[in-house]
Amino acid sequence: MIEVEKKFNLSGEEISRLTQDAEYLGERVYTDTYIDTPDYFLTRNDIWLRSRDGKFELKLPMKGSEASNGRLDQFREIDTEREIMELMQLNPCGTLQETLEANGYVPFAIINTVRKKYQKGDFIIDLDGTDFGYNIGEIERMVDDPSQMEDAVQQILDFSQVHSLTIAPVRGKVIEYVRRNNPDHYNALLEAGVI
Ligand code: V4E
Repeated sequence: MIEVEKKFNLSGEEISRLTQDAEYLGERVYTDTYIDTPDYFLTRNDIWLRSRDGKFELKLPMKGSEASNGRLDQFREIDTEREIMELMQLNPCGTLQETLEANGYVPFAIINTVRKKYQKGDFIIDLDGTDFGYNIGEIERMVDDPSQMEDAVQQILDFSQVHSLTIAPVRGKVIEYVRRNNPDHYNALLEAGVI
């Protein structure tokens, strides 16, 4: 399954409209540690490596043909330590954590999030609150095949219109964290055309 999602900066009223008559699925608290080289080699290439509560995930941009002729921003997620080391061309020396440390990788953002999850029809709504004061909402749909992704995006846009949400570019949590905490890293992402 492929997750198609759109992020929103939501007002209190928008949150009320979205969650009205939605089923509350529960709350999860998690810590993301994002990792890169000191000169931001991964993120300047739009590659995002994080450990979520100790479990590593690598997000890589999909090529245009994989994601509906490039009209969608979609990322491939790798979540086994062996595959991550292979893709990053790292010679394993112990665990991935140990291998990263031995190769000079360092954490650049540690973000604690409280995520409240709701379901409304075929849509999942995540409301994320972070420990650095940034809140964000995500509306998601799951599809089986990349060919269904564009339809799913349109359905999410229709769903957001029904709830009178404002459609605007939104910074994800880690990009906002970098913007607030590390201007040098943020400028490097701007110069690389990643954001
Ligand atoms: C920054 C980034 C990625 C890391 C994950 O970021 P995000 O989806 O904001 O985090 P989160 O916690 O909501 O993850 P989830 O729980 O949904 O897995 S993956 C890709 N990027 C880069 C990126 C980009 N280049 N452009 C845009 C518009 N967004 C993100």
